[in-house]
Amino acid sequence: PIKALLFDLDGVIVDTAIYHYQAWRRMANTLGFDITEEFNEQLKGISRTESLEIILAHGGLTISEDHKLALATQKNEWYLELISQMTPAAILPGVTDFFVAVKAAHLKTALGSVSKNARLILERIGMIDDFDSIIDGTKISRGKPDPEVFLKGAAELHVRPDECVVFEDAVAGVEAAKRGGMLAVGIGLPSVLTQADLVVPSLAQLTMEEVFTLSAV
Ligand code: B16
Ligand code: MG
Repeated sequence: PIKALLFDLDGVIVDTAIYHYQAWRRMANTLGFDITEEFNEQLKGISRTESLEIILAHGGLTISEDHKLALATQKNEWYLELISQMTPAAILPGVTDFFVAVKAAHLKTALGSVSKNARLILERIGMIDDFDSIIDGTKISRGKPDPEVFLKGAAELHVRPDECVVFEDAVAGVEAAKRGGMLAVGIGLPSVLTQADLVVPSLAQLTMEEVFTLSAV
């Protein structure tokens, strides 16, 4: 039976991808090249340091480790400036109602995000108390698609992986869930999130009944 739901943050609870994009783009521009929103897709669910490597490769740049650290720090400062403006209004459609249904169904909840800023974002949107466990970038050593972030969430909730459903908007995140032996609901397009057990456009289009039918898959 399904006992716990594990949620990705960016793209599922709140849309911070646009702020990551703006901050990375500002950094790329200072280095003399540009990145598009389409390019930004592949950075979703990928850690800060790995994202930087992908962007530098895209710009054809080879730089020192010290310079990389300085760039990642600068990007995060710009990103923090952007997210400091966030309020509960930034919560994505359907999330608040979905959490009411989750609590009514007595399911456990965990956050599974590779972001080191996850707690700060949950504070800003007033959802820090909605999770029984929070696994973020400060608690993991391997990013998605490695299943570590979700396996740690299941362990903290004292449930088995096959009793968990993961909600993810990123290809790397869905892969992490499946590699961890969990059910995965993709938030986005079925053509993109091909590994997911079910794909919906947003949590507004999903009922608890549909979630429970997944365990029969
Ligand atoms: P930070 P998620 C991920 O969050 C983002 O999707 C990804 O774009 C970002 O690089 C990563 O967090 C690290 O974020 O720089 O704040 O530590 O989707 O796993 O909730
Ligand atoms: Mg995400």
